[in-house]
Amino acid sequence: MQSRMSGEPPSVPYRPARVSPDAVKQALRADYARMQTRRSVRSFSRDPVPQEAIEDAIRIAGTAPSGAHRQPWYFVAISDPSIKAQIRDAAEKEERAFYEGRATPEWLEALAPLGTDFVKEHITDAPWLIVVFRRDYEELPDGTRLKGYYLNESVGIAVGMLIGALHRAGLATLTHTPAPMTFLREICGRPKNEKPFVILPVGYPAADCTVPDLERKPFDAIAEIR
Ligand code: IYR
Repeated sequence: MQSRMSGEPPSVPYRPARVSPDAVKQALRADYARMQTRRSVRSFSRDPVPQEAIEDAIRIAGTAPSGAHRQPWYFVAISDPSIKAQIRDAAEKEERAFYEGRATPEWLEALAPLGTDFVKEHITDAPWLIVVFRRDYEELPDGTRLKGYYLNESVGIAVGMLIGALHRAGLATLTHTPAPMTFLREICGRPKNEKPFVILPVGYPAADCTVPDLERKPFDAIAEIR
């Protein structure tokens, strides 16, 4: 343990291996090439994915930075076909209401290039569903409430890291947010301080998988260097 000055919070040395600027450049060039192949996949193979792989991906997500280090996330990984079927059923009910009424014409127009509809085969085809919850506060055994900060930002970063890790490992995901998603809390048996944030179907793309013919904005449209 480090000695500490009175009043200072405890700290420990941080000395990660030093990487040369050239190696940094190379690593990010290679990682960009890899990440550029990531696509949201809506057509999954039923081929299995080992549970250990899913657990490690979740561990990676759990390394995300969070407001006041409250780690306001909880992941429920589901491979049980009957739970997946329940989730698909409930999601399709909400999605049908969305596509057949709740969505504004402008929204439907924005979705048209994606070719989505209320049928959500990916929920039962993908070998895993990772349901991510945002934990708004934590209750300590003595009843004290620890509230989280920057909840959406923190959970969003963790989900981004999860998607990236799964992609780098060779797996596809879909970022799926049926609205409202309250049914997920009930099906997953989670407490009321947790709000469903996203469902990620995870697996291999189906052999005949296609994705919309989309382009990413060029660098100059998303960034500038000063
Ligand atoms: N949640 C619906 C609709 C949908 C909304 C957006 I914004 C998308 O980028 C894609 C779909 C669905 O999953 O079909």
